[in-house]
Amino acid sequence: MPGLSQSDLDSYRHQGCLVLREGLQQEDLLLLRGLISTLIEEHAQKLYRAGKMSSLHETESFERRLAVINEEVKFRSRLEDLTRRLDSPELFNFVRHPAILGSISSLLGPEVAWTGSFVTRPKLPQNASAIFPWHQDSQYYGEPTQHLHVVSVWIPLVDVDENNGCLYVLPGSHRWGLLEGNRGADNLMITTEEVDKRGKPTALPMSQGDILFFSNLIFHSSKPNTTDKVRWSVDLRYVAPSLAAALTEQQKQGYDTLSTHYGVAPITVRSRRPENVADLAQLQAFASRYSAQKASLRKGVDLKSGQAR
Ligand SMILES: O=C(O)CCC(=O)C(=O)O
Repeated sequence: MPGLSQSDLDSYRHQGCLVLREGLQQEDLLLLRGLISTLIEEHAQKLYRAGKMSSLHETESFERRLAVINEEVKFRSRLEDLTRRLDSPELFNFVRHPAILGSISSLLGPEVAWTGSFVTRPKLPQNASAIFPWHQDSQYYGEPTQHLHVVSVWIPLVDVDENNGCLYVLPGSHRWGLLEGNRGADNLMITTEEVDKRGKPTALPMSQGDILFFSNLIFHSSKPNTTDKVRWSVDLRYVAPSLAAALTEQQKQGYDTLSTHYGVAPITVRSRRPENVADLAQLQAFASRYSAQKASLRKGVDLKSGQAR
């Protein structure tokens, strides 16, 4: 499993994020696009059967189909958690992808756990609600998680730039500590301070195959998609398992808070001790626990509000 080079590691530590160029192969992207296409197909079939759409729009490209569907029937959700929707071995194999786990091990150490979150983010064209204000992911996870290192892995399934909604970061802001944020419209986090004045907003254009790794404390945001195609991306979150190291009291609280946020304790996907690593069946059982817990945790909350992380 290849890890990060020393200069990539230094860059991540310094900036709080890293774009790994060409970390994934075409076949990986085809797999993810295929899984998402299944969900788009289900969505289209449902609307069509309900008489809400004139056509299934099945000849549209991957980048266009949801945008075209959305022109007929507004798609309220800006995300789908694949873990909650699919039970496919391919999905779980992707969670253990060597390029991802190799890099994550360089950042977190040899013991790695997956939180269960595997989100798709269709940023629809000209859609004001697809804008993410500046935030730190720990503002969502809960204050005690600032003492943990949780790594987000963000993977574009189309080339992304300033026009279609690439991510922006404030490099180095992971060293500012956790700042105050409150939920605003659509339940999205809004940071009290105007942090873009303190840091230097930096766009992260990426090509298909690139992987972005970022820390739970780096400020990041995304702007509207001004093209006519959907900006598709997926993201996953990893952390060291709680047994990996003797945790301080603060880290223990952070770990408990993260587990409460996700409804399950993260599951080990890489370890020096092979017997600790979840196999496919255990990952599938974990995913169904995760789904059930998420469903009950979010009962009464608008699941379509875009808050999953
Ligand atoms: O995909 C986006 O536009 C925003 C993603 C984000 O904020 C996150 O993954 O934490």
